[in-house]
Amino acid sequence: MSIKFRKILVTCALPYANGPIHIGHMLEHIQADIWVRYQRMKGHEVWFISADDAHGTAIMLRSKNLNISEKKLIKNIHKDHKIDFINFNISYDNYHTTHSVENLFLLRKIFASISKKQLFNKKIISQFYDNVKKIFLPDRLIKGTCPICYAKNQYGDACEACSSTYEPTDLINSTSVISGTSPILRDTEHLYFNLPVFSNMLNQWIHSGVLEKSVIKKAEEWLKLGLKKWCISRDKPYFGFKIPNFINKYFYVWMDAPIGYISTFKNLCVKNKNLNFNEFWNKNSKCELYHFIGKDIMYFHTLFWPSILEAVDFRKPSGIFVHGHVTINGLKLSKSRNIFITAKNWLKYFDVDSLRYYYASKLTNNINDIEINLNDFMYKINSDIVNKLVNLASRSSSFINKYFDGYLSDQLHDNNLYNYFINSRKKIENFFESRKFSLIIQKCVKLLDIANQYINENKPWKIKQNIKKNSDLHLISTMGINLFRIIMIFLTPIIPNLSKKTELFLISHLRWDNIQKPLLSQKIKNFPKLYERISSDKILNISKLFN
Ligand code: NOT
Ligand code: ZN
Repeated sequence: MSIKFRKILVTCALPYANGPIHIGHMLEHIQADIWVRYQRMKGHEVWFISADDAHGTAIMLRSKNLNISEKKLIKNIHKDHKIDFINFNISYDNYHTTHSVENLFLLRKIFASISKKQLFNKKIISQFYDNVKKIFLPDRLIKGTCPICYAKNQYGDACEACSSTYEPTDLINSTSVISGTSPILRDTEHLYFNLPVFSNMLNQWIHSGVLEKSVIKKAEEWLKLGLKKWCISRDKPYFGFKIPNFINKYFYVWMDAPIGYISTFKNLCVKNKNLNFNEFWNKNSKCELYHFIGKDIMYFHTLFWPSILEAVDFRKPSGIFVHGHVTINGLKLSKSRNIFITAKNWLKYFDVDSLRYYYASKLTNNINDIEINLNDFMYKINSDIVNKLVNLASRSSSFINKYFDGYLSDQLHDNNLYNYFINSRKKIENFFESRKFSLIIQKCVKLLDIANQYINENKPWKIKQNIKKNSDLHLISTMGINLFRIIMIFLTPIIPNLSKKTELFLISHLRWDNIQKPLLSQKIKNFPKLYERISSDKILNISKLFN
């Protein structure tokens, strides 16, 4: 059977460079990283990238608050973000920034190409102006009631309750977030991208197999409502790239952010001379392109982004993978309400694999929210990883080390059982490919129960007196180690730290393609400390952080 060799580019949405990475962000980076690690294990060529989204009003205001320049702020934050992703084993090939020469270059090129096609037009509009702070109010600094679903306290650009996007002047009862006053209307000229001309293209594209059902439904609703021209300029003061020949106007951060996907790849091509930029981005590219995003930014990725790409004759995504939001103990994550755990704080209490495993146990290919219940988290990690997985290795290896000099037997005790385990492989592969990670965890826990049951039934501790080579004791313990090894191969993309420790322990690489061949006759190490049980004290202490 020949396996098709794939070339894949994977992105995560670009985190804003105005604050720390928290565990809500981390859901997406972990989800994508699991998928990427799996594809790499299968031998495909995968490039995994993201970047800081370094422009916009929020960053400008944050730097003013801190009394440092925007450049200094985004530089500091970039450093922190990179460290957080490395610490969580997110295996980026490049983590760049939108405040880069590559991004400016591509933005100008794309702008010129769209201008040439006459897809931009200028229009004078009335816009909200904060007469106290003397600044045109950007979308995020106006709050009011959503004109579509009437949810209160929504920003000026998009509604977090129903995901619709609109103009800030559409909001009902708007107020300025910086001064708390009602904004006044003032005339200003802006630049618009002609989104409606792409309606037919979008209608076809969203039905071409690139989106999951629930996402198609949303996009269909928006298309049915009718697309509007999209304003891509912002007045000064703003932190971003200037629009050529348009005095005091800047590109809206959402114009250059998605271009960050392309420019981050371009920057990777500079670092890696074997990579061919055009092969990935040409209109007829045979490479695959996937964007992992949260459901709050579906509009940008399913409507604006494909239209921009179409306008400039670049390829469009092969898939947009959308996830829901994270809640903790039933509460929506919110920085202002202090329901919020930074990635850095998480690591003061727990290890990385625990969050990766827990998220995997909840993730599937739909946009439902993901709930972190801290007691359930402790229970799941202790029960699955400590009591079932690590215990299987520990109880099997103790005999191997004590009586057989650390050497495995030269045959298996139960070939049928071994084959049963490796026959799960196809299912697990399908679950990885379709991002139904929760089903992988379910399957592995089932296999662990079977493996532990096998040890319980064979009671190796009762046959301790018979300790010669290939005795039942030897065979049963070796069997236990082999079943553990298969499950660890399946779980490697999810819990890479435990996987690395296992490789050292088994003195053997955990590889997808050598799963058929059992580990026999070779030496393994003394059982190391593979994993630490989570204590209820820690759960209590971390809960205090946001109560
Ligand atoms: N910084 C944005 C956010 O919501 C994501 C930008 C993703 C890039 O956190 N873009 N596109 N399309
Ligand atoms: Zn709404």
